[in-house]
Amino acid sequence: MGSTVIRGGTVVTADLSYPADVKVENGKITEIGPNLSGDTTLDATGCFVMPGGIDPHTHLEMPFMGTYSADDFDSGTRAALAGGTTMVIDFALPAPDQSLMDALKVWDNKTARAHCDYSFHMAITGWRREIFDEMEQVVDRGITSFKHFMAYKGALMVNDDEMFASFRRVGDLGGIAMVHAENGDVVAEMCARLLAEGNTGPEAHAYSRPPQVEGEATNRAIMLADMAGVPLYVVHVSCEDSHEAIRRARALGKRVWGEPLIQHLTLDDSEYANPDWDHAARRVMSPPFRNKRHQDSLWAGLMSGSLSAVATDHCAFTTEQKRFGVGDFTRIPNGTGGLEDRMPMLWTHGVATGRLTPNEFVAITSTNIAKIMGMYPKKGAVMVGADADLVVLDPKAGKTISAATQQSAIDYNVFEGHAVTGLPRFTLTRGRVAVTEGKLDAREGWGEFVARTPRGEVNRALSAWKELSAPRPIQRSGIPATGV
Ligand code: DUC
Ligand code: ZN
Ligand code: ZN
Ligand code: ZN
Repeated sequence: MGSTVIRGGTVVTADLSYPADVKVENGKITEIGPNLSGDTTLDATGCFVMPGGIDPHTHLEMPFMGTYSADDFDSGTRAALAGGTTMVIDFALPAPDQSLMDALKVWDNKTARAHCDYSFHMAITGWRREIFDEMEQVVDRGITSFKHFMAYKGALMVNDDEMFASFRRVGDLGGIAMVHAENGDVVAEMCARLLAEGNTGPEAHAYSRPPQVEGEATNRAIMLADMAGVPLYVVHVSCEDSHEAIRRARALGKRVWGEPLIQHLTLDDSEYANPDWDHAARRVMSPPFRNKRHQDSLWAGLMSGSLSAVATDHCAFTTEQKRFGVGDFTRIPNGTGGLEDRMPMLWTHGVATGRLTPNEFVAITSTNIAKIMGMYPKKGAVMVGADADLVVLDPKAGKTISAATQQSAIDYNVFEGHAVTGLPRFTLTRGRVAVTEGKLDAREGWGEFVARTPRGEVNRALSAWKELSAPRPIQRSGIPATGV
């Protein structure tokens, strides 16, 4: 591959905007400055040259609720690139009794067709000696974030004793703990009650998991992480109750990050009142969409910095799959798509409305994520030496989102009919031009696994800092935590 120069644009990073050309060779950024030349030129006049988006939360080809999510690493990463996202972090999910390393093999095998780079988080869905031991191997493979489901009782959920033991282990390994924060016991109880009372439709899904369910679990996870001394990343923060807990923890000096989804920022709970069963069921996800008060809270969090990243939780199911839940809302596969739409939807509703600056947009779609997840500045940076994962975003280019033109394999789009601006004129994945003016030229198998490094941070409240300030060495062996 010869050299490529992105010419005439404005480079936008998480902290700076300035006019410059960007030169790319062998997949890396090699020069940034005025009047560069190369073998190929991409015209970025009127555009912003930004780090490609990183979606830290996807579920591609995931076995879930009796089926598999419909987008795999082929259609999912095509959708990513089409929308200006150049990397995804997916969740490796061990089956019951499966070892973590075996689960990783399964996930490795799913990625053969990936069109852009990817990494994994590891889900901890049970607790036993083998898992404790294997977590070190997982970290050594460059997977430094461990997800815990506080919901999905009887399937993925871990109890507090298991979660606390795992948190301690993650902390000792220098990794970060992640949580899906919903009180699974309460959700199970509310689902049973709603069904018994004859509430079987998709609108009951939202009633089964009100904001308090999420707020309680977020508070609990933060306190457990604090006691375990592990940094905590809270996925899909959908409401003020959860955001408030994160805000407070951060003000106390705790390393806690919150991730709202583009869906929760832009779609509200009135979707479930739609009389069309399919319409409502297609929007069933956990946590569910909330009302405007909660949406305002999420936007405020992004504007003030108390929330750190915007993701999708891309977990797409076809209408046919959603219909597994006709007559019983608890059987509707939970999940929505968004990989192709996250960047333009956030640009449109965030930057074009004046809520966010372009620099803040870069921070929450890419740079903050690369930093938190231990892969900065290889990813998330427009910097000499960084991977040439870039989006040349045209703020004037617009379209109307439609399932008819999307890359996703499903038959609808929850953002159908939304007008968006801020589309990629070009998307580059490690220097390869994968999108030109809306035309996708992705290459199967181009995507590579990105190994991440442990950050080694401790999580200590400021009040406890003095006594506990000695940096903890990463412990690679020792007595298993309680609960093994
Ligand atoms: N929520 C969803 O809606 N789908 C996948 C998993 C999750 O937590
Ligand atoms: Zn979740
Ligand atoms: Zn998820
Ligand atoms: Zn819109």
